[in-house]
Amino acid sequence: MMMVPSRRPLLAAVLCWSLVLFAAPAAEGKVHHHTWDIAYRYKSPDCFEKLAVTINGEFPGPTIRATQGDTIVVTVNNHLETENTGIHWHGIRQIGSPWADGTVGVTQCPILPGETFTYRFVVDRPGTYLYHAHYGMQRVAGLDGMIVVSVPAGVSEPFSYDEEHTVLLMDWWHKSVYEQAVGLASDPLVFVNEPQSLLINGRGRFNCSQSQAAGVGCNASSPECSLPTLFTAAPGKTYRLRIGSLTSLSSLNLEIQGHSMTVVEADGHYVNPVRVGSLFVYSGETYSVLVTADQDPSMSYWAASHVVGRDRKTPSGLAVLRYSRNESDPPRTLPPAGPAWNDTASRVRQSRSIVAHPAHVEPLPARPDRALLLLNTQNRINNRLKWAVNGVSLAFPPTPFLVSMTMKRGGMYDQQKQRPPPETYDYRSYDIASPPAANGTVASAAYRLGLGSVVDVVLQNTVALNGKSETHPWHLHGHDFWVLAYGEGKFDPDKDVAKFNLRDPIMKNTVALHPMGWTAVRFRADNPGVWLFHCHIEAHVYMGMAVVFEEGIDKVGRLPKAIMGCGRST
Ligand SMILES: *[C@@H]1O[C@H](CO)[C@@H](O)[C@H](O)[C@H]1NC(C)=O
Ligand SMILES: *[C@@H]1O[C@H](CO)[C@@H](O)[C@H](O)[C@H]1NC(C)=O
Ligand SMILES: *[C@@H]1O[C@H](CO)[C@@H](O)[C@H](O)[C@H]1NC(C)=O
Ligand SMILES: *[C@@H]1O[C@H](CO)[C@@H](O)[C@H](O)[C@H]1NC(C)=O
Ligand SMILES: *[C@@H]1O[C@H](CO)[C@@H](O)[C@H](O)[C@H]1NC(C)=O
Ligand SMILES: [Cu+2]
Repeated sequence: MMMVPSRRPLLAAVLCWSLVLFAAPAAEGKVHHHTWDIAYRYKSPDCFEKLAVTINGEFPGPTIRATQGDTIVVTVNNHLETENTGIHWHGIRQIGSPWADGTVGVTQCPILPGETFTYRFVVDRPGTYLYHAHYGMQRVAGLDGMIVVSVPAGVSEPFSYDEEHTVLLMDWWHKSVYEQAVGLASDPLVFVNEPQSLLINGRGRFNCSQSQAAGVGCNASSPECSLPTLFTAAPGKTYRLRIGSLTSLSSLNLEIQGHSMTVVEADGHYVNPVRVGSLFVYSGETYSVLVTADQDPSMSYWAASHVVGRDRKTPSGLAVLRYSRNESDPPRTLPPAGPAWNDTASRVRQSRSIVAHPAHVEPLPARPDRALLLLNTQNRINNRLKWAVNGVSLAFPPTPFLVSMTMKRGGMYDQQKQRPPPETYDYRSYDIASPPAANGTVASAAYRLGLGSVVDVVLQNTVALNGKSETHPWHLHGHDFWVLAYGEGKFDPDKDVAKFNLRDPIMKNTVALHPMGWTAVRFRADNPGVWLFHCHIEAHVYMGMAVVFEEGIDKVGRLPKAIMGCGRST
């Protein structure tokens, strides 16, 4: 494959107009080419008009559809005028293409305004995946969408359905991404606060009569903010809903009034079917659920998303499940109220109920080669509020880790602090219930893992400096992990390792760390590259809640020049 960076003359000179040839991973499937113009446009997804980052004018972006084994090629033209970008293909492991992960500062330099960058990768597994901006907090501004990878013709899945629909869940602020990011980096910190709206497939409804929205820019009669239809059902048919959450802050509960859901897929892996009245979905997760249109077809039904895990201040996100094609027919009932925001026990219970389908259990190594205990804390560091892991808050370096590590130029990442955070902390003396010591450090450091080694990670929650313990959905790039256990309180290796599910754990790429609890996962470090592992809350990762894993860097081979051109990588 040939990458032709179309850069401005200055940069082109820096890069010596180099045309880079490199081998793309072998693939037999179809190649899907997409060209995306990324630009700000005025949008009113919840009646309130503001700038949103769009793809070819669309918000959210188009769903990418492919079949297992196909190659996706996306040529990104950055028309954001004054803003860099980078797009992450969430859930795609990028085997053989670690430079296409889209994580600015980890796997590539930012795509500058006016530049073009081409992502090329293979979708090696069927399932429901996501894509989104991975530069600063840009995802807050709306650059996101879904990826649906089907099984090849003739391959069957362990369930059947008549039709499928995508359901992308988001939260939405009226403040710009700049106001949010600058606020978080300020002293005193200005928090992003709760979102104004929850969006379902990019649509929500803000109450324009509220004083803050009075005047121009909020128009309840705008067609963009009419009540959206989730889908129109034919009585008796079964629908697969491919649900993904790309909220920036909120954990959600999704309910379809009067209809139960059967969970059959999570993050691209088949689930031992579990029937739920409503589904808890954390940012970065995807699920497929089956819904049968078995209710009174003369009625229509609310689909509602509700904030959980934070004291709910945001109205529910609403859409309508219809049986008739009459779009002007709203449900005659009130929308469901949703579960109590602080009902953590129900959320933990549902997390634990998601295990692998009996015919699709991926056998796992019996024990790890290495175990990391990652303590999640909020710290004050250099007079700024930060999130840290074992006392270290991650700063994305100006030279991407993949570049500096491949070129073995330690000086390009944080040489002073390149030793990673400690593997563990003094768990016997640490009190997770009292605010942590008001210290810590900011560093661009990485854990270096043995290629092919088996790594356990126990994420340990604590209380933040405000005395509350939050939900943190952790997402691993480049791998799936087995979800071994969710525990309450403080992890005790002497007792809790025995609670790990080694029989039928589900594999996922995103997992919830519940308030005041711990979550244990296991993965094989078998994908040469440098991979981010981070909390999927935009504000939290922006404040440093992330670690970096390097494995098999010597096996990565020649990097495409197009990912370079920043920091000291030229
Ligand atoms: C919208 O806000 C106004 C003013 O606060 C209030 O009177 C009205 O009931 C709200 N409407 C809805 C549908 O919540
Ligand atoms: C609100 O939207 C409706 C429908 O598009 C339009 O007719 C009306 O002029 C708009 N009102 C304002 C104040 O922009
Ligand atoms: C659609 O629903 C509206 C409101 O319930 C009703 O007035 C109208 O007659 C319906 N139209 C059709 C074609 O059924
Ligand atoms: C949830 O919060 C309410 C107040 O908002 C409180 O009354 C209730 O006890 C809390 N429930 C739990 C399980 O913490
Ligand atoms: C944090 O402060 C405590 C008490 O002053 C000290 O013992 C510890 O070494 C400090 N930790 C870091 C990471 O600086
Ligand atoms: Cu978090």
